[in-house]
Amino acid sequence: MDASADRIAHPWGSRTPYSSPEMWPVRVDTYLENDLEPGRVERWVQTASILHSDGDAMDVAVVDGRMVGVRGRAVDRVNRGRLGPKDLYGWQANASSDRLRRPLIRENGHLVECDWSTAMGRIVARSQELLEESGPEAIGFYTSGQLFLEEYYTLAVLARAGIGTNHLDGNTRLCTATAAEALKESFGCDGQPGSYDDIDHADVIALFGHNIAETQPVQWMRILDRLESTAPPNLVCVDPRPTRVARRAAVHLAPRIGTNLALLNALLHEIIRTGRVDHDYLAAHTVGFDALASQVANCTPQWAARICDVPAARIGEAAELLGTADRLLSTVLQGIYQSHQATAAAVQINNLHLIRGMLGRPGAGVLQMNGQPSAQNTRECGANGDLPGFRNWQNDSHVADLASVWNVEPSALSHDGPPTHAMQMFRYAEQGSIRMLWISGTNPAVSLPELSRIRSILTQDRLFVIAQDLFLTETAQLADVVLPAATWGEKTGTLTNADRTVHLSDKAVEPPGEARPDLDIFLDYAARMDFRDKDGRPLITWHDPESAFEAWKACSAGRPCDYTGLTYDRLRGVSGIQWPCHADAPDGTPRLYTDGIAWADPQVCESYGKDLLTGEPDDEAAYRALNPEGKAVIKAAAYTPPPEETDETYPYQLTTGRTLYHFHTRTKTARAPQLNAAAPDVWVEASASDTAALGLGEGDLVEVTTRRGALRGRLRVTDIRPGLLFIPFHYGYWDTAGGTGPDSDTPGRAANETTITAWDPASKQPLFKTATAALRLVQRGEGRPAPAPNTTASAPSTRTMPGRRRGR
Ligand SMILES: Nc1nc2c(c(=O)[nH]1)N[C@H]1C(S)=C(S)[C@@H](COP(=O)(O)OP(=O)(O)OC[C@H]3O[C@@H](n4cnc5c(=O)[nH]c(N)nc54)[C@H](O)[C@@H]3O)O[C@H]1N2
Ligand SMILES: Nc1nc2c(c(=O)[nH]1)N[C@H]1C(S)=C(S)[C@@H](COP(=O)(O)OP(=O)(O)OC[C@H]3O[C@@H](n4cnc5c(=O)[nH]c(N)nc54)[C@H](O)[C@@H]3O)O[C@H]1N2
Ligand SMILES: [Mo]
Repeated sequence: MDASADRIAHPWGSRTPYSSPEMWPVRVDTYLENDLEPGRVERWVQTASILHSDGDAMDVAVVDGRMVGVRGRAVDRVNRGRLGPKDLYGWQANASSDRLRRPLIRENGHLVECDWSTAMGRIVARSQELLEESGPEAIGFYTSGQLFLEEYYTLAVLARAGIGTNHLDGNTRLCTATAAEALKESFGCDGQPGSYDDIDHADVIALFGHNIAETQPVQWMRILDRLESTAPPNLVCVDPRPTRVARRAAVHLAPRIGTNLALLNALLHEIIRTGRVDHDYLAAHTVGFDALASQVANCTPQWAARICDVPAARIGEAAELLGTADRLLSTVLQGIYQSHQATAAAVQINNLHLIRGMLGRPGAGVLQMNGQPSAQNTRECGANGDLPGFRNWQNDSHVADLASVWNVEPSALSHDGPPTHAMQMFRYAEQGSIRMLWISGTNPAVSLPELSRIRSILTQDRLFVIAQDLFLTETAQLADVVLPAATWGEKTGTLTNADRTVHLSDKAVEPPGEARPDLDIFLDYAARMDFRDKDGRPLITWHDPESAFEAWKACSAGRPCDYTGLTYDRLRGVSGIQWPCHADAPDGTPRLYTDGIAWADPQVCESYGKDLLTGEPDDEAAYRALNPEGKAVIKAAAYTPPPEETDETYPYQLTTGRTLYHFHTRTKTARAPQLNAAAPDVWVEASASDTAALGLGEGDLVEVTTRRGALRGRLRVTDIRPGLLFIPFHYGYWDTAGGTGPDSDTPGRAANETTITAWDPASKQPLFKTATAALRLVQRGEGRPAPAPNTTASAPSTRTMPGRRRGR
């Protein structure tokens, strides 16, 4: 048991140092409410964390049919018993008194309770009307990265083959669309090359726009344990904020936001210039190196230093570490994916590994990270704007194969163009061609960019909105029908983490009131709509989580994400198996590409690739010409300046992101008292030099304004790079007087009031991390500090500025 009990004050707990090739030692973290004795627990029910993509395995403690705590699973290779603060405390939200217990429908402008049959009846009636009036393209589904595999798969079948619409996407578009796209561009197919076990063996770990200390705290514990050992790895950190990762890094690069590609091109330039290229690997496994070499030929550190505002010498030091590592592990997340030139930059990190031959062996790997617990499943199952099983929508034989799995005609599957991405679905709703939008497990009224626009779309009379959630969120309050969902701990299903590890999450307790698992809701809808296959039999033949999993296995067979070797029984026995898992790899697959590139063949690949700067998809002929033998594709891209540059009116850069203690729109973490108290309200981070110049100090109420909108929060003076502001995006309105949003006179507090409606051309992931803004004082803080944690990247500045206001 971990000795440090207060895991708010000590988020990463105590250290258990180890060195390669030792196994990471076990440390079992437990939290039981009211200091309950573990002996009093009646049942421990197997599951994995639902509040990030780490996949930390845990057991839920149950007494009298109630959840009373959690304990990490020592046997699991992902966390070896450890849990982060959100895992330890977040489950308490399940028992909140304000959980939705009955369906709601809108009557005369107000949401009123009703029974399931009335709510579902209304949805079915509207669906049928729209199918008759306008056809399937009038209906869109916007789902999550937080449901279970079985639920996404069922939704994908009913939307694509039942309704026949191309409008199905997940909030994974906001989250890991760039991870998927970067993998498709480089390797022809989605699928994480590396494994978390690579942390045990790497001698250099490079984190690109990834605040792992706060967002995958258990893997940070693993890195910390290696840093405390006798043979510590060197860390390279690329992040404009002083994260915990930055503070422990051998080299920290803090670029101007939006300039990642320039920095990466300079790193590649240096590695090529110094001859640290694995030419044997290149010849055997890649195409495209010459184009990369000429693209980066002039991208010297001095050139990048001017664009990124990072010392050229520092870029040289980073290149030296990356270029001389024997076992290089890189991780990539939102500082790349949600920033300018997202896919182009993420692809350069794949290129770094390809030119150095750093793939497919212990310690040498790329983790194009995920964020949400089951984002990987959203992608695999085709609920994210791809076809299930990583099938290629441009390849007729893939479409025919999928149609045969579902026993429908290929023509029944809409595949004339790329599947609609989330931002485009909201655009269609705005323009009136999508008339029904079914939102499950996501809260777009807080999490999408430019919220005033999103609110106006969701409140249109002509749009019929369904919200399926645990709570009456900002989004649910604007819906026409609200469906109460059961969640993690109250339903059974599987979820796959960022390193392809599949976990089973068993039901521990009953859901509140009449709340139902998302799977049951989708199955009920399919039955009421009476969807049929081409022989007139029911399209959907499964009836519970396990039968849905078996159906998915058949769809995954022979594809890269092959699950055929897994069963619920096996997942209950051991803990944590990585796909592909099939007859030839019965224990799963720790690393992809151990023996060359497997899925890039033109007949097999998920995608023929896109132009990284325009997003225009290539066709089969172009791909065959470029990559006839199915090798990895090295794709180069030129740096372009971000869409907004600072000027007199908007002199600051603005970025947004997370804090350790909260999850997204806080529907769960604000209902866990320890987590809520750790970060109770929004704040604005700015540097000591900028605030000194403005005469501002800690705790002052400030207003941040962009071309889209404004918000107010307390100022936190930190060691963030000068010229940059940071705002956590967790704070919406459900727990304020406003309810769904700010009133017209007073600015709100949600970061997305200020963000731009723009996205990466290739991945279509919104640009949450590149904007310009103005900052002004609203009211002095009177000595009250900002409501920001001191344990994290938001820790107060360690610098004292001469011009700083007195008395602080
Ligand atoms: N505590 C917590 N953990 C979470 C979540 C959560 O809400 N809370 N959510 C989960 C999910 S869904 C996700 S997607 C992940 C996200 O995990 P992360 O990507 O680690 O989190 P973010 O805070 O969004 O962004 C990471 C870093 O990007 C930096 N950054 C901003 N702009 C730029 C830029 O232009 N270039 C570079 N190089 N860096 C930049 C920020 O300073 C920030 O420290 O976290 C997962 N885990
Ligand atoms: N400015 C800015 N905006 C961002 C980001 C950023 O860094 N900056 N990050 C983006 C990213 S990476 C992400 S992932 C998104 C997250 O954005 P959202 O998905 O909107 O955020 P959540 O609060 O996780 O919303 C999930 C909803 O699902 C509900 N829910 C939980 N479990 C279940 C379940 O089992 N069934 C059902 N039906 N509902 C359930 C929750 O109560 C909650 O309302 O935000 C994006 N928006
Ligand atoms: Mo995410």
